[in-house]
Amino acid sequence: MVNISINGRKFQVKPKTTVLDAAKANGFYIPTLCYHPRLPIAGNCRLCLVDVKGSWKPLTACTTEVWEGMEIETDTPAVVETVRSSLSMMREEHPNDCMTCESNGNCEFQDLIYRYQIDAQHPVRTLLKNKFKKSNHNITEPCYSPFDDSTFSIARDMNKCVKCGRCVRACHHFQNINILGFINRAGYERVGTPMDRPMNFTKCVECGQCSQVCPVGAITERNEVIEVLRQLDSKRKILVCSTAPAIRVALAEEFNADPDFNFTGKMVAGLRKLGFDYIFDTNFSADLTIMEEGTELINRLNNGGKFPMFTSCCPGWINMVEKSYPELRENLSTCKSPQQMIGAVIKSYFAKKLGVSTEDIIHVSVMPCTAKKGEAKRPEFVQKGKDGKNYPDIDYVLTTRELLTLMKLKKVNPAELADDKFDSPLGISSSAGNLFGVTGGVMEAAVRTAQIITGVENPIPLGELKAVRGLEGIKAATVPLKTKEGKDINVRAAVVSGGANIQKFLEKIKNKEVEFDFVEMMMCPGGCINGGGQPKSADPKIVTKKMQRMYTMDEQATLRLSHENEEIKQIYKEFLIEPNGHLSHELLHTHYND
Ligand code: HC1
Ligand code: SF4
Repeated sequence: MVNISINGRKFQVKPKTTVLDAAKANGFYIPTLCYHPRLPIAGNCRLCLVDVKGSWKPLTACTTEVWEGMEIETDTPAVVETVRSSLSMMREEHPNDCMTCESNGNCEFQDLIYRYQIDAQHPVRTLLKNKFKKSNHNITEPCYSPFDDSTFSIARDMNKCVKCGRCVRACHHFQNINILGFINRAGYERVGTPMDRPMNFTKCVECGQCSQVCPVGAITERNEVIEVLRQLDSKRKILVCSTAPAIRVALAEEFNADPDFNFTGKMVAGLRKLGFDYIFDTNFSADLTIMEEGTELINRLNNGGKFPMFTSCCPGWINMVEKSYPELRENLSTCKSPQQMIGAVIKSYFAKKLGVSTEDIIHVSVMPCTAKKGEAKRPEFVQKGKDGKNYPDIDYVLTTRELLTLMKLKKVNPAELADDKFDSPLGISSSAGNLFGVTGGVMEAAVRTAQIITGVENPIPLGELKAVRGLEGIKAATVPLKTKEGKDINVRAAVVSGGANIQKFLEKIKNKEVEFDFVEMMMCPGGCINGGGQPKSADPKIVTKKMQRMYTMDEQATLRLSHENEEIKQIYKEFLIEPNGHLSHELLHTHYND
């Protein structure tokens, strides 16, 4: 252990600990902006300064490791004044539109300005704002765009950027897609895209990992809170909501529920209080996906088809295939994602049950993912209304962050409400469907059902497919199945999450170093629990905690197999007839674009 002192108090810390970690662990405040616990250290904002005895200048706490006898001071007048002067300069360049900013009240820069009481020295700087208005909404030409809403998923307002570079590091470190980088020089330096193009002209997959780590409101999801609020307030249509697997565990973390507490009932109660008429579970359509995708896999194994077959529920991964690996399009499962499956059945099967038409329903999907917004806007995901016009299966997609904003605006605290239940008939789900939210979960759910459908004599016991669990980026397992002739086959399965890992994995497949039959792909490291639309968190263990909640929910559940879901049986009996049947193909399957 190393002996140090901070502001006169003595501590022992492990060798190689940074001054920042040592200070935080012992309750001292050091300001940071470019630092993020899940990203490599950059040390470029110069706010985390500390005075150290013997050093002629303040040192950055995030890059400096402790040494024996180190005497650290966090709040000397020199340190405070230097921080204040850095913040003043940053404030001078920052637009003064906090009140309408998506990150208002959840902005690290705003907190710093308040904490250090930095008043504006000059009237709000409007130079950049006036020069580049929010006018490039329908961009058809690549152009210089400090404000960029060229995708349906992400909004970028670079006027608000504080140049911390976290988004640059997230796009590189997690995804290795490298859309964002510092461009220009000196006073004109800013974060931009290759050739400074709007994001839809780049290979951006719309995963939102950049927005997840942005400390301000410079990169956010394309906000749909206000439109949903208007629908909820006016109540002119039938308001339906569906919620992804990863939402309930994110809310449990946000509202500090016990690790083994199932927050689903509180989440449903909160949504009901917001004013939704019907609340359904995307986990139901995850079960439906297992029926469709499992059948598709077995059909390919029996009748031939492209291998490996890739899962298709992650829209970031679909974007990556369409933009960067078009040769793999036929390897993708033709199944729509659970979001789009429930969208299609709500506006057909459920609308029919209610005796209403597609356009009478407004369906809001709550997702941990920004790319889901773009997925919902794909022109093929529509159905005809009684007036012959096309209406989207999903009208709005809110991220978990946006749901929290909506709850704050409508003063709804789900933790205080009595548990409620999803509506029927699209509300029952198995815990296998819930596992979709975590890397390896789709595989685990698929194996549970496929082994039983094909009649494997010794199916892998529930919860025993350990090889596909955990935060490892690339995982593999061998799964025994049977062909329709009763022949035993070993399906080579892999699970990959995170864009950087996906690229490594595809390189190996291309070089024939590895061969697989069925591969689960998720663009965000760890899966949807770590989606780009999840609440921002400074907890380095947040993904592990959410993952553990998912597995605890599975252990506690009584229904753990997709094909045993009574509402799944019911929808096939009453409506779809059979997996991969004619109506399933029409409503639940899709194609991919060049
Ligand atoms: Fe996901 Fe999925 S698991 S993609 O991560 O297949 O977003 O949670 O809803 O659609 O079910 C996301 C999560 C989600 C879909 C399902
Ligand atoms: Fe990179 Fe994802 Fe952000 Fe696009 S959305 S810039 S791919 S991190």
